[in-house]
Amino acid sequence: MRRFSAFAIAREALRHHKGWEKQWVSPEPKASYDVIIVGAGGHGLATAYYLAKEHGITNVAVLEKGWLGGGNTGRNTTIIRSNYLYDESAGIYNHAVKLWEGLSQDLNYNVMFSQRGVMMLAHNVHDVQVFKRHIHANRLNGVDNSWLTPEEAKEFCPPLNISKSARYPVMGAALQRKGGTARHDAVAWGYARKAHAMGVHIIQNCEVIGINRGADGAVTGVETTRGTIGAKKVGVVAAGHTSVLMQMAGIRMPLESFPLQALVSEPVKPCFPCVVMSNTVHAYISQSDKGELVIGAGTDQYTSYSQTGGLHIINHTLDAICEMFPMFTRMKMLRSWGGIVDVTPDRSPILAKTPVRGLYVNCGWGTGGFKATPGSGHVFAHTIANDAPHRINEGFTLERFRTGRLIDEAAAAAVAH
Ligand code: FAD
Ligand code: PYC
Repeated sequence: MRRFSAFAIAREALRHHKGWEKQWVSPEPKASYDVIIVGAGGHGLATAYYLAKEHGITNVAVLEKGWLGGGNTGRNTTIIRSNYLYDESAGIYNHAVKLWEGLSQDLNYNVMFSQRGVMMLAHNVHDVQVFKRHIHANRLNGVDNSWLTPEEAKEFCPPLNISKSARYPVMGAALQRKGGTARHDAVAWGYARKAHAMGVHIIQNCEVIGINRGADGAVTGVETTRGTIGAKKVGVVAAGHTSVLMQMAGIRMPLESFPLQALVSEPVKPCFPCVVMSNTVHAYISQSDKGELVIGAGTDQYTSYSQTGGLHIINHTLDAICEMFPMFTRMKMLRSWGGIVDVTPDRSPILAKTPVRGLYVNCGWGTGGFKATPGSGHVFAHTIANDAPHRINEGFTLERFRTGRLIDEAAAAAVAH
């Protein structure tokens, strides 16, 4: 009897949730909008939300070829931090951390932001030097980051093996206490619900297959699998598929797309208190609120649109995890998946106007864009509304790949990319 009523409660909750979802996803597109956003991932939905909230632009549609949050937003391992090296990066990722801190209240939706600390392990002298350089640079930029000895690292994360005879001995760690995780799909749903409440249309199963331009070259709208839709401005926020979309407007992008994988274990009681990342062994781990260990691997070494990556990559990751955290050796893995990330030559994003009037692009977040979601949406909305960048995204131009003024954050995501 008890089991049945628990089931009935869950079924009612689901029914309520489904009906409620239908209220904020608009089924039919209008003939035209002021702004069209292509891609209903976290960044696209956040852009639409801030266009409405900060700039009063509500005649907006977000077009999504699949379902909202079904791209990298719903596939990522949710690590949030801002311990990047360069000023431009510290600026945008720390802007995002500040917005994360108030996001659940802002959206009136619990995105489960949890500042449990992100610890990056150093396994050799090079790691030690690089992380210490990051710590100094971060502090100058007002980003919290501190150095831990192996013993202090173990105290912060008791399951960590700091034996000197380990295959990847721990020589210390950089800890950002304000880093942590959030619930990825809640972020997409929270932005979608609030944007919809302000008048934004969110149209799923609507793939953009062409970008239309007038005689003067400016954008006039898009061709979609549901017909032509007019727009004064179009923002492309399509992660791994940006090159394909921008090609429709005749723009060649400095991007390559790679599969990136993650996996989760069976759920267990709370046993892992923080996030641990290891650049050298391409493995990172945290525990979700459901109890699963969330484990991420490096990217494949070849470009591809396959949404599964090479099995040898996750096997290598699991070897490393078991060596660093021997208590997980007998854990069962539940499922693995991949997403397509788009990577720029300097591993920093592009958030900018394009040479086509009325066309804007937000891409190149590679393996690390989830953490930026609120900051990215906020400054991209500013860029579209004002036809000029916000001071925070001024450096993230397309032109930098011609002028050479790069923001070289290679290895910043602490995974292979
Ligand atoms: P997406 O969520 O991918 O949204 C883009 C949307 O565009 C998709 O829904 C797609 O269907 C849609 N689209 C594409 N083409 C079209 C079209 N022609 N018409 C209409 N719609 C279209 N980042 C972190 O910060 N921390 C992490 O721990 C982390 N872990 C990761 C782990 C994995 C396995 C992966 C794959 C990524 C990870 N990332 C992480 C990166 C992060 O997920 C992405 O940078 C971020 O989610 C990008 O968000 P987005 O909104 O730009 O893209
Ligand atoms: O950018 O922190 C990160 C990250 C972790 C896993 C993938 N990306």
